[in-house]
Amino acid sequence: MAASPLVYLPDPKLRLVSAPVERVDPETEALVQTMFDTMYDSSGIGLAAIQIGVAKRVVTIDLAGDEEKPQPLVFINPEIVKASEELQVYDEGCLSIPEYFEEVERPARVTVRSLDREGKPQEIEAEGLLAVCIQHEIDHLNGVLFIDHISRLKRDRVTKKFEKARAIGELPSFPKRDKRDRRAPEPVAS
Ligand code: K1U
Ligand code: ZN
Repeated sequence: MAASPLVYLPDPKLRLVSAPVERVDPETEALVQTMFDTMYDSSGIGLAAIQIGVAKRVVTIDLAGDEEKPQPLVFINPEIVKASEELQVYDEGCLSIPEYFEEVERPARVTVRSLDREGKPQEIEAEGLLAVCIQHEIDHLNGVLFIDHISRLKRDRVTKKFEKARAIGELPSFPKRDKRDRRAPEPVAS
């Protein structure tokens, strides 16, 4: 199967609240497959369906490194049913806001209920990078972007940069970052 084009800031689709999946059927499986193809193609660790223009509550994640066996995870209609008071901070990125990174604080541990790719109920307890990623993706399902968690000044600055670039049919460029520079999520002192 093939990857789909990504939706970029400031596309208004990114602000839509995605609809629940009523039935996990072959059409859902095809969407999941396209999402994995797109995510792996873009070297992402997660993707929400709206990032390829489909307003359905479907998330794919794979945290395995380049040299590791793939560990694909699928969350359909995911819901956070428990979140820790303890916070962690991570330098987040987004495939819809390429090459821009900022630190975001989120609960360090979350319990997430969803359906798997076969439509069976599943519940996971996530911490570390998985907790960061699943919260980032569930935000996408609700039309929320990681830049909504940073200062207004920074958000306005990055949004303007993407608006200007879009007007000339380009994506903005930022100083290049090496993946190896990334640190693990760090606890936030309470
Ligand atoms: O939803 C997305 O835009 C995908 C996003 C997921 C994400 C990354 C980092 C923190 C929170 C959520 C990405 O995959 S962006 C690519 C990226 O930042 C990354 C890639 C490999 C390892 C670590 C981060
Ligand atoms: Zn994102």
